[in-house]
Amino acid sequence: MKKLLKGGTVVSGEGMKRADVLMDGEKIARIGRKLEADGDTQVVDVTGCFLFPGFIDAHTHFDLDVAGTTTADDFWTGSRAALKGGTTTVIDFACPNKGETLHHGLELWHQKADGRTFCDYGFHMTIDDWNESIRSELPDMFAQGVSSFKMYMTYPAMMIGDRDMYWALKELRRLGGICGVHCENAGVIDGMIAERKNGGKLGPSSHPVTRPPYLEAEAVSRLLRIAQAAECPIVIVHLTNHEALKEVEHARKRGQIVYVETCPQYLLLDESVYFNEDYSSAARYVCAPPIRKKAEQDHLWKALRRGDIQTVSTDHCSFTLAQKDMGREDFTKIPGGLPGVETRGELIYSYGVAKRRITAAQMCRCLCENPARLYGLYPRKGLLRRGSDADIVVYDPKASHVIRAEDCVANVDYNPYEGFVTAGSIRQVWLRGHLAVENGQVLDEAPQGKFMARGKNSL
Ligand code: DUC
Ligand code: ZN
Repeated sequence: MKKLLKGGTVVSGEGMKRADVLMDGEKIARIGRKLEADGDTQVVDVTGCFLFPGFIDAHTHFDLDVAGTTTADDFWTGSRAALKGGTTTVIDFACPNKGETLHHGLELWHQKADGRTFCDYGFHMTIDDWNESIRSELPDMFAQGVSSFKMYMTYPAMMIGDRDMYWALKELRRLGGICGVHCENAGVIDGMIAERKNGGKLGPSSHPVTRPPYLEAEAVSRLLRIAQAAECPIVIVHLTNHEALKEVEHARKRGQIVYVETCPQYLLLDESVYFNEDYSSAARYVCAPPIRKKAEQDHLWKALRRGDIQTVSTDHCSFTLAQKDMGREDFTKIPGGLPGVETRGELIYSYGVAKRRITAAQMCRCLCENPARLYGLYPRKGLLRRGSDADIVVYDPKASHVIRAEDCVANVDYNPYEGFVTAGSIRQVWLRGHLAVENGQVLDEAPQGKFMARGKNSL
């Protein structure tokens, strides 16, 4: 049976227009004013609602081993939470250990995700080593639908030095791949951590002190020079501050192609969360890079508005409070990461669009169209158009609710945005033509997500 969403306003990267949307099977069949239903069509009244393309979260870590533990959310729970929050596609980071092949990493991530994922999904591939064997595996990654990669400038288990990063980027440029990079200066951070520990300052407040914004900016600057040498476009993931943005501006002025991602935690929270006297209240916010001073929020919102930041993803990497307790005696043992997939859409609408920091079209670009283009999913995903997948978020701007961990389905016992009031609510989520979520309830009892073999960047 076809479905006709009637009376809504369709949002795209260009703007908004009143239009009905007809879904036929998994695809959008027509979009237009006053579409008529035939006998075989279910009509759904969405009067007064905005219809966004299903959100894409290009930065999740489900079922990942970190710091001697495993993320609280696996593909089952994490993707259910994503779907509830309007995210119909996630791109997670496949992460082979140093010494393992990329093929092993890809197979492992398929084992974790296939048949266990409620929304559609793809993988980026982490490159944490560089040698002839890894180089020779790259073409097959593209053949298997993995067209984007990740490198780390920090974390000993995953980081890759400047020379290897340069060579890897040269090869990716040749193959037409895109790479996201975690930018923080590992060496100086290490030194600062040792100093803090020697001084007996072992609590969570040492986390932001030892990972200052200028050491992120330094790594961004170095990465951009390496990318310049390799003549390779580059993605900076989870950028947090204005000094790092300045480095991006310089690189763009000299002609480099640089894409930037930020995350809700950097737009909406500030570093005061780390200075709570209560260990658990502070430790729950530990993530890297850390949450910054309040003034940075405004820099990031303005950069989104100008189009200098292209995507907002979550870096969803969740741990329970019991897991966060691992660092009671030593802040470096707190597993880093926050939950976010379930709340990103409503938060960006409420604190971005409703507060007039960005427009609905800009939100659509950052959550839908740009990630779809950048990561080779466009035009199947990222826009509502005849022939695209019928992934639709029906957003009711008049509703409102308070974010509470107890209402969330992610496998975590806290929410970083506890008590935040939303402007509007997700009323429905359609995944490839079927109603998957309604009024906060995930209707799919079994996972329906499909692996998305992705093409090349078209942003
Ligand atoms: N940062 C985190 O806080 N967790 C996972 C990976 C990352 O980059
Ligand atoms: Zn991450």
